[in-house]
Amino acid sequence: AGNRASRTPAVASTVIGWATAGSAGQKGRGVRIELVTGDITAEHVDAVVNAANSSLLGGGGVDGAIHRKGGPAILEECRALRSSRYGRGLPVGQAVATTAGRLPARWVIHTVGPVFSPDVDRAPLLRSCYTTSLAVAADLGARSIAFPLISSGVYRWPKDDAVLQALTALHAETTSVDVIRLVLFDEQTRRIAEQVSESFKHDP
Ligand code: AR6
Repeated sequence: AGNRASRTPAVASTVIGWATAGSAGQKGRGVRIELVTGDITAEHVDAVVNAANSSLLGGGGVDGAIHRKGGPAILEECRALRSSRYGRGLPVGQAVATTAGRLPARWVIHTVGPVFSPDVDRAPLLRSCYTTSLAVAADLGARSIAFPLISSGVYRWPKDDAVLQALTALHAETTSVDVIRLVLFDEQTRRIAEQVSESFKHDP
């Protein structure tokens, strides 16, 4: 219902920059990366990324919010994926798409972030969540995608480093997606993200 094309009103976005350099063989057209504040379930984008767990059967945080607002169609497809492709669960760092149900998006892309560990460097797995989700989105033909700050809640990843890993991963990619939003849930996280993103800003 309502105007599906409209932007989430309370959200002011910061454009960080354009991720792709447009070297030989590429289109020479960049990806716009934006920081926004708010609830990711309100994002009007083609693909919304879910910070899921390997079970794909739901949980708290972003996962709980997406299933609550998106309705049972999402869980139904997740169950089907468990009995077909992912009998042992979706591995950490990978991503898979389902319907977005009643969300104002076309797809939910479920990815499983690593639990933070002070002893083991799991940052490559965290970056993989962003790159594989983006690849899944591009394969679907999505032009816009919204990411939550994966692993920074229940999985305890420090927020500043979670932002650093997200932006590092996204800036390294070449993709057919036009707009990437990193959705920060609260003002404090937004401030952290604004600080970390300073080092990524450059002239387009
Ligand atoms: N919109 C945007 N961001 C949100 C929202 C929302 N509606 N809700 C929370 N956040 P988390 P994880 C922020 O815990 O750390 C679940 O139980 C939150 O403040 O959702 O990857 C899954 O089933 C935090 O900054 O995901 C897994 O078991 C960020 O989103 C486990 O949690 C991620 O927090 C995954 O933990």
